[in-house]
This record gives sequence, C-alpha cells and structure tokens, in this order.
Amino acid sequence: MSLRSSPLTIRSKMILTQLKRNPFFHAAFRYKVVIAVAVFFLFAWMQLGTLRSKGDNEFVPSGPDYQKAEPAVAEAIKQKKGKAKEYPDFDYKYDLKRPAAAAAAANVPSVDLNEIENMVPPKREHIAVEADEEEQEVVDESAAKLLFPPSDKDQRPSRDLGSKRPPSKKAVELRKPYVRRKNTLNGVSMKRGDIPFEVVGGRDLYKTEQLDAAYDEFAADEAKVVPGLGEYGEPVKLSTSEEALAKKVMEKEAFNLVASDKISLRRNVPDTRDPQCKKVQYDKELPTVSVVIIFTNEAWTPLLRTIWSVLDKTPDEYLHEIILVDDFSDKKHLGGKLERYIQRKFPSKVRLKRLHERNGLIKARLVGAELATGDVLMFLDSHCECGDDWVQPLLQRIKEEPKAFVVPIIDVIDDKTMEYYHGNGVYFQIGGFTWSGHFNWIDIPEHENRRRGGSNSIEPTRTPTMAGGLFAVDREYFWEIGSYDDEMEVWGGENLEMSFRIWQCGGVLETIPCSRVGHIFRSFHPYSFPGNKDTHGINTARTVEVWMDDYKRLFYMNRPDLLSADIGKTEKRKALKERLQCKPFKWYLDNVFPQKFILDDPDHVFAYGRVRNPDTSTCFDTLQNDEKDSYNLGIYPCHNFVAASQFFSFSKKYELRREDNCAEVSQFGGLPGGVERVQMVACHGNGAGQEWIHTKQGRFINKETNKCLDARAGNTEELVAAPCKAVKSQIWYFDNYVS
Ligand SMILES: [Mn+2]
Repeated sequence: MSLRSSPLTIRSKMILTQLKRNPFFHAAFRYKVVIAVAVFFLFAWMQLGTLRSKGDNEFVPSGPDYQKAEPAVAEAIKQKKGKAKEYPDFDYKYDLKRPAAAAAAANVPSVDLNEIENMVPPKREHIAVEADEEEQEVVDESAAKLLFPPSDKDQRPSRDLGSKRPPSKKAVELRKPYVRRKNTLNGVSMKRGDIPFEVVGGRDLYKTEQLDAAYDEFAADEAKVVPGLGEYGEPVKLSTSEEALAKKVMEKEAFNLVASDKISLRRNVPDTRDPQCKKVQYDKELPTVSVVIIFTNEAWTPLLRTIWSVLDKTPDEYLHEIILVDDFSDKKHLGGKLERYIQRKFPSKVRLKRLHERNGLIKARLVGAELATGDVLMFLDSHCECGDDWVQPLLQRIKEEPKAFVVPIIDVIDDKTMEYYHGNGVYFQIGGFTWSGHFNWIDIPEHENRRRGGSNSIEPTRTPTMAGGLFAVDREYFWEIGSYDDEMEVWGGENLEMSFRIWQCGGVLETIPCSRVGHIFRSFHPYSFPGNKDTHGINTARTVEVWMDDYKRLFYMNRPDLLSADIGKTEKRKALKERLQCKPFKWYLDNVFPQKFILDDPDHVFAYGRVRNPDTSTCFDTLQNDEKDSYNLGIYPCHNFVAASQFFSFSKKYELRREDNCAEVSQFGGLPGGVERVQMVACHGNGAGQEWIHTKQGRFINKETNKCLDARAGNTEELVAAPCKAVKSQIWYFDNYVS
C-alpha cells in the first residue's frame, strides 16, 4: 500500500491545504527556511541569556569580607540562597487568588465571600496582590521591582489607556523579539543582583507626599497613639478594660502590646548615661555602621520603634544602613504592610531581606552580616530603643581597638508597662555563665575595677561573656574570628560560643558604659521552635565540645542527657580553633574569669562530690530547687552516680557551696530544741555565717552559730543545724578530698 492512498496522509494534506489559506500560515510556509534559521538564532540567543542570568542570580557578595569568610560558611549561605528560590513568596499566605484557584481546580463551590472578607480586612491587600501580578512581567528586573513606588488606587488610571487600532506595519518591523529592560537606581544603571533585598526604603527616592494624602492604611495604627504617653520612658497605665485585653495579648506576645501600640513610634527615652559621658568628645571621623536587625513574627510597634529609634538616634554620617532580615515570619502585618511602610516612611538606608524558610537566629544573622557593607556590624534585637549618642562610643572603641567586640549597657524596658528603667547611670553588670551552660549577669570584679580605673569609671569594661542580642564589631574582624557556628540551630548558646571564642582567639569583649540601649526583656519566647528541639542545650553542647576542653565535664554533669544527643559535627569549628591558634579554656578561666568558681578545681576546693551521711546513706540534695533563689537545703537517699543535684564543694574559703550559692544557718526562726534549718543563699565571699569547719571526724560546724549539720529531722528531706553532739547523724563525708 502506497503512502499516497493512506487516509491519514490524505487528511493531513487536507489540513495543510486549509492552513495555507490562512495568510499567516501561507507566509510561514513560503519562508520556512528563513524562519528556521531565525528560530535557531533566537534559541541560541535565549540560551546565552539564561546562562548569563544564572550567573547574575547566584549569590556571590562582592565585598572583601566574603572572601575572608570561612569558605564553608560562605558555601552554606550560597547554597541556601539557591534553595530559597524554590520556596513560594512570603506573601503567599495572603494571596486570595490561590485558594480560589485551588477551589476551582477541585471543582467545588467557591468560597463564601464573607469568609474571604473576614480573612483579609484591609482593601489594600487586594491592591497589593494585583500589583504583584503586573510586576510578574518584569520579574527579571528584581532591582527595578524593588524601587516601584508604593502602589495606590488613587494613582491608577480610571480607564484603559491605549489605542485599539492594530499596530502599524512599521511599528511591527521595529519591534525586536525581546528587549531587556535596564535596571536603574536613581538613574544609575545596575546589573540584576546588585540589590539583594526584597524592599528598600523609598522616602528619599520618591515623592510620597501625595500618597500620604490619599487613603492611608497606617492611619488606624497612628490613631491608637496617645500623644505624650510613655514619653521619656514613663510607664503606661491602661484602663480596666484595656488591662483585660492586654493580659490576653501578653499570653501570646510575652509583652504588653496594647501599651506599646499607644506609645509614639518615635518617643523619647530618658538619658540614662553616667553624667560623665556627656563630656566625652568622640572623633569626627568614625567607622560607619550597618545595623542588622533580624526578626521572626515580631509585633508591629516594637519592630518599627526599633527602626525609628536607630534612625533618630544615630548620626546620619555614621549610619551606613539598617538591614532587616525577616526569618520567615507568617504574621500578616509583616507581609505587604511592612513592605509598604518601609517604602513610604523609611529612607533607602532601610532594607528588608526575606528568608523563605525558618533559619533561626544564627543563620539569619549570618545572612544579614553577608549583606552588610558598612565598616562595623551592629546587631540589635527587634524590640529595642537606643539612647542618646548610643553609637559613637561603640564606634570610637572599635576604631581604637579593631579586635574589640563591644556591647552597650542594656537598659530594661518593662514588658508590662513599657517603662524605660533608669538607675543612677553608674551601676551596671557584666556577663558570666553557669556550668549548666547558661548566661547570667554578674558584678564587675575588683580586679577589673582596678584595671579600668575605679568602680565609677566610664572606660571600656571587660566582660567574660555577652548576652548576645546586642553587640558591635568590626565587620572584617567578625568574619576573621569565625562569625557564628552556622551548624547551630535556631536559637540559644551562640552567645557563649562567641564569647569564649573571642577571648580564646585573641579578641576582647567589652561593655561600653557610655552606650545605652533599652531592650524589652520578655518572660518567654513568643514564637515556636521548629521540631520542639532543645536547641539551646544542643548548641551549648557544641560550644563546650569545641571550646571548654576538659571543663566540659562540669557541663555534662548538669546535662548528662546531652552526652548521647546528636549535636552534629564539630570538626569545622575545631579546625577554626586550630587555625586561629586559640588558647585553652584554662587560660580563659585564669585570665578573663578568675573569679569563676570551679567546682572541683584543687585551687578552689578542699573537697567535692556528694556529701554523705554513712549512717543513713543520705546525701545533701538541692531537691531540684531553683538556684536563682534562696532555698532550704535538703537531704535525699544518695544516688549511685554523680548527679548535679547532689554535687557540692568545700571551698578554700571554707564555704559549703554550690556554683553560686553557699550554705548558711537560717535566720528565720527554727525548730524546737535549738535546731535550725539550713539555707542556700548567694555566696558573698566574706566568711561570717557562710564559713564552716569540717572536722576530721566528719562534722560540719558553722563558725557563726557553732551548730552542726545533722541528718535527723522531723522532715526526712530536711537538713538541719543542731547543737553539736557525738551522734552518727552529724557525720558527713565528701566523695573526694583534694590533698
Ligand atoms: Mn530580645
């Protein structure tokens, strides 16, 4: 059978003939060779374009710090950037079109309109969605997209603008197959990828006045503000009905958002500095600063107040930029509303970077630091208020000592009243740590006061650790000394890691008394931890593995559970320690934190371990009391392993103690027969009621009261101090005696 007679061939021939009647296809058939060649070149050209744009999209920061960054860190961030593209845009949760499209696809009745109305109250959200869709066409020009003035209904044409006539032949001839649009920022053309931010401020780039005059979506927020309320850090008093609402909100936000919303975003705070600070002259030439603020689901007013406060309190010549890094928030106000606020109200120094998955504090800060281009990096929490001249003393110190990590004195903003507390400007504390791996505040030791010139000095004050939320450092030195441990997860422990590393690897960590920044201390984390992991514990285990050498035994005694936990690999950090030739932890303890009590160190103790009464086989026990407070010391059947709750030391100062608490005979009225309770209170180091004699026979005699520790009590779990007698219940021995 020949092909000619095949019905299929005949039919296709017929179709072809019909097609040829169409003038367009007729032309196409006539010039098929020309078209083939054209298509080939077009295809080749597009391939070239894709290749080029791939290169542009790749996240390779151009600053010198990038090269200095640990290659692994740089690689990790690079990979993350690549990956982020696969995730939907941040705003997707508010995209009305999406549920509608899904419903249509599933062939179900469309969503109740009222429901949608309730989901998205401000009409502005609709406009934003539309605008986004139009912008899809120029999505390649991400930089240009950034600089679109805020969309506004009043600025839109009232009818379709454009001719319905078909384009002239000449115009068709002139049209090129594909025109790349140029990106410009204030008229300076730039390559795609030059602006790695989703949004930049537009106050200084656009005429926003007429926009402000139109419908203002921020008017409702501004209407909540009561003029003068909270000025100079005064506490806010709420009405009874507001108070009830505030209580509810506090359970979610961990601070009083109702009060915060009523205070001006640009309120004044008191000048809490030592009066001596006002006389200090700072250099005119100081390094510039990039302020990095990361946040996840931060409330509206604290976040904006933080940004305003930095803008208002930092001299313009030193403020290089404010980089906001959004760690995958899903609160509505942090979507389009925040973007429009930034575009309208803030200058172009304020930039927003979105992360498209939850990265956690450590990685989010690394992203911010990568994007920064100022001389100095300053990290701030997203609920701060800066004091007068807060930045100059920090920049001055870094200019003088480029290896200094500096922290301001962190003032307390009350989480219930938003009161900005101010003491006498002189007293402040520095950072310590506990062997269980937590940061704590400690008093400045005598030796440091001598070094810095007295307890009233405003000179930089050395601190063994930092709280972590707020600090500044030379940008290049930040990378040189190992930035952050990027294998740490979400939150916690990174501040101790950084503190140990700074000191052990040749830097200094200082509190700068003339710099003060207020911070809302919240009682709990208002956000969830992915996977509900104990990231603080795991991160701290990483820290002790890398930096604490043998002293990690004291950490694991408190956290035996972490001995078997998966803490990831620490090789990279150990290699860094090796490369930077960092000093051992013993050097840190001897030189930076000599006042730190080491529970089992022969220089600090005569004896340590369990304290056991052989007759009853009971041991001293904290009975799980909170050691931040005073508590009555107890006894409990001895464990057959080293449990932190039964670990005590007999110090070289003759204290019977724990890490920070010492045993005293209680002053608060005793039991019958001259028997007293025994209390654990903060060690003061001055002997007196905290001094004990431990005899060869095993007695513990309190020097002040001459009473002996005794295991016989009405309550079997209570340790008491009783008149000394030759009884077995007054014999106690430590597990270990240091000769
Ligand atoms: Mn904080």
